[in-house]
Amino acid sequence: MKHLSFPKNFLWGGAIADFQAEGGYTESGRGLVTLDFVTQGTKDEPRKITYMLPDGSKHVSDFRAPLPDGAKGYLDPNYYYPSLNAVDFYHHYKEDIRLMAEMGCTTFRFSICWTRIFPRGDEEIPNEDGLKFYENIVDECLKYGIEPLITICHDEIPVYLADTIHGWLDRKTIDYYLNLCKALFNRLGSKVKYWLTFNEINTLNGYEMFGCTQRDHKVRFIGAHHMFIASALAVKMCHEMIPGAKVGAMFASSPCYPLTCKPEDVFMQLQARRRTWLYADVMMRGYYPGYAETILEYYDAQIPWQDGDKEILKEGTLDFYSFSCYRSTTVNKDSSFKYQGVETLCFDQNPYLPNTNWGWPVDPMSLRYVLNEVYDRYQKPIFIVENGMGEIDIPDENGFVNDTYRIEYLKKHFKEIRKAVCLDHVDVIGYTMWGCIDLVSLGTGEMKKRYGWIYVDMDDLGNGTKRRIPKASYYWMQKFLKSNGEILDQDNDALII
Ligand code: BGP
Repeated sequence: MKHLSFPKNFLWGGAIADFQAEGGYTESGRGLVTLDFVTQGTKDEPRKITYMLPDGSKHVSDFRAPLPDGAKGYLDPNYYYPSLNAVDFYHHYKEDIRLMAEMGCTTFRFSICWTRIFPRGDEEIPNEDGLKFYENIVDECLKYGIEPLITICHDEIPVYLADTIHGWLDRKTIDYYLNLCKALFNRLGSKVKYWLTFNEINTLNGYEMFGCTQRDHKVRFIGAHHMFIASALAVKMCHEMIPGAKVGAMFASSPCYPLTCKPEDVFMQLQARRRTWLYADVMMRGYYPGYAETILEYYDAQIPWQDGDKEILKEGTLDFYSFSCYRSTTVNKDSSFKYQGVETLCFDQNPYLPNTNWGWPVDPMSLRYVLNEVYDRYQKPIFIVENGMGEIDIPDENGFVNDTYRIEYLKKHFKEIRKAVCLDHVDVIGYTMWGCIDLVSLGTGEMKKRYGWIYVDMDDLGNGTKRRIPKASYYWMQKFLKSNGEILDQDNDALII
C-alpha cells in the first residue's frame, strides 16, 4: 500500500465571518449591515427580520421571505439580534489567534465587515479605525506565522446601500465595493497574499445582498452579474496592486447525488449542479456557459450587460477555487418546488448516510468527490475554506467538551482530502475548518449549533462569560498537525485526548 502524506506546505486552519464572530457593533465607527436585523431562531423556528414601512408601521417576517416595497430593517428591543455582539471576537481576537497558533494552525480565514471601513458604503475616504482593526488581526496572525486568508464580502452589505439602492441590484455598488477593495489592498497588500472576493456567491438571494425586493430569479441574476463584474475588476486590481497575490471566490459546493439511477434523476442531478457551476464557470473561465441561456430564458431573466463587460469577465478570472462542503444531498426529477413563490430545489435525504442533529448528512467522501469534480473542470488550485460539524456540545463542570464525534468527523474527512491529494493528484492549497472558535450559526442564529475546536461560554441569547475553552478536538488537532497528519493512520487515536 502506498504511504499517503499531506504536502509539507499544506495550509491548515480555521474560518470565521465578521457578523458571526466579531460583535462590537458600536466599536470603531462601524455602520449597520443587513444581517444585523436578523433575529435569533432555532432549528425549527426560522430567523426573522424586523422592518418598518414608510408609514412607520413595524413588522416582522421570515428572514427568507420577500419584503414589501419600502421596507427598512430596524432594531426592535423585544428581539435578540445575535450579530450585534456575536462571540465578541472584536475584543478577544488576540486570545483567539493565540489559541489557534498554539494548536498549530498555519492559516486563518476571516471576513471584513464592510461598514467598519465604509460605515454607509458610499464614502470616499475609508475609516481609519476600521482599517486598523483588521491590520491588527493580520499582524497578530503574522506574529505566529499564520497566513491570513481574507473574505472581502461575506453575505452582507451596508444597510445604507440596501435601503437606498437595493445593494447589488444597482451597478453603483460595484464602485463602492471596489473602493473597499482598494482600501484593503492598499493597507494590507504587503501582508496578505490570499483573498476571496465573495462568500457562497451561488446562494445569495435576499435582503442581505439586495435590500428589500422580490426574491425571484430575475433579481438574482441582475445582482449576480454585478457581483461577477465587481469580482473580475477586484482580481485585476489586486494583481496590479499586490504582485504575487492570489484571488479566489467561495462557492457553496456540497455535492448532490441522484436519488436513483433513473435517467431522469441523473439528469436532474446534472441540472442541479449547474446552480453551482453557472457561477463558478463565469468566474473561473471568464464567460457565461452555453447552458446559462436556457436557464435565464426559463426564468425570464435578463443580464444587465454593458459595453466592455465581456472583456472585464475574461480579464478577471480567479486564481483558485474555494468552496464550502459540509454534507451531500440528493435530488430526483421532482425536486424543484416553490418556496415563498420562488422556484427552488428541494434536496432529499440520503438513506445511506447518518445525519447530524440539524439533519445534515455526514458524508466524508463528498469532499474527495467535490475536489475531483472541481479539479477536472477547472485545473486550478483549490482551497477548502468551509467544512465541519455543527453539533450540540455539552461541557462538563470545568467547561471541557469531549467532542469525540467531531474528531471522528474530521478524521474521516481528512482521510478523503489526503486521498484526493495523493491518489487523484488534485492541487489543494489548504483547509480551514468552519467556526474554529464557536460562533453564531448563520442558518438558525443559534449558539447551540457549535462547530469549534474552541468552546465559547455563551448561550443562544448571548448570556455567558464568553470564556474560551479548548475542546478534545483541539488537542486532537494539535497532535494531528504536529504529526503532519500521520496520526490518521493510528488506531483509536480519536479517543485519545
Ligand atoms: C455557510 C456560510 C457560513 C456558515 C456555514 C454553516 O453557508 O458561509 O457563514 O454559517 O454555512 O452554516 P450554519 O451557520 O447555518 O450552520
